[in-house]
Amino acid sequence: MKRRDFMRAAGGASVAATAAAGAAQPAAAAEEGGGSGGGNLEPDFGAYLDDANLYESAEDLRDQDEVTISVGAGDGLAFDPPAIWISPGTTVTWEWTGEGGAHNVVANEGPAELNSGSPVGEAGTTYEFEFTEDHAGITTYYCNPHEGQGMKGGIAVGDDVPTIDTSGPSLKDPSHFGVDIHEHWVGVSVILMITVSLLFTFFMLKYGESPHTSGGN
Ligand SMILES: [Cu+2]
Repeated sequence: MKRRDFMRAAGGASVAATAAAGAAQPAAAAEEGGGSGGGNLEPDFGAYLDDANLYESAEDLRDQDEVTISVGAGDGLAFDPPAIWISPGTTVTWEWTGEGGAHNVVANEGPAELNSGSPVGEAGTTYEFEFTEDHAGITTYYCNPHEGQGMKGGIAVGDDVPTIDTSGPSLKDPSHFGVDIHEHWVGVSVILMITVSLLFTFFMLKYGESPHTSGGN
């Protein structure tokens, strides 16, 4: 293969690879920035629930008077639903499944002083708490024997609670705060890469041949 042909091939491959990368990256960025679009506000339970079992997002149950939470759900070491959003006046009943050993409900932080007493294991055990205006805000709680294994939950009461917008890529990914800037730089760098690659190819094809090469034109 003559040197010029090689350069043409190499340059072509480089452009093709760059173009492919350019096509792929904005698509990924658009996906990242997508979602419901209108904004999806959820109570901000803070970092305490980050490792709570079964927790992905809070269930909005603000139109219900009575809510039941399973104690010993999933693999037996979870509250289900682990995070709920209710209105003042709602009675929450924790109901033991009998799975996962002895559990209890103990407040971690917040206005509602939850305490079901000593851990128990029997299926059908219940613990009731009526959330009133006095408990407006966010209360997090745990199961004493299994807190370290992620048996935690959270209750948001009322409309006036701190919220986070979860319409971004992930509830637990702090990078979504900077997604606009990120997308911007992805676009700029892709255009730059394509431009540099094209210029490189052009100059290689035009001037890349050594003056000492005898076989050229
Ligand atoms: Cu437990």
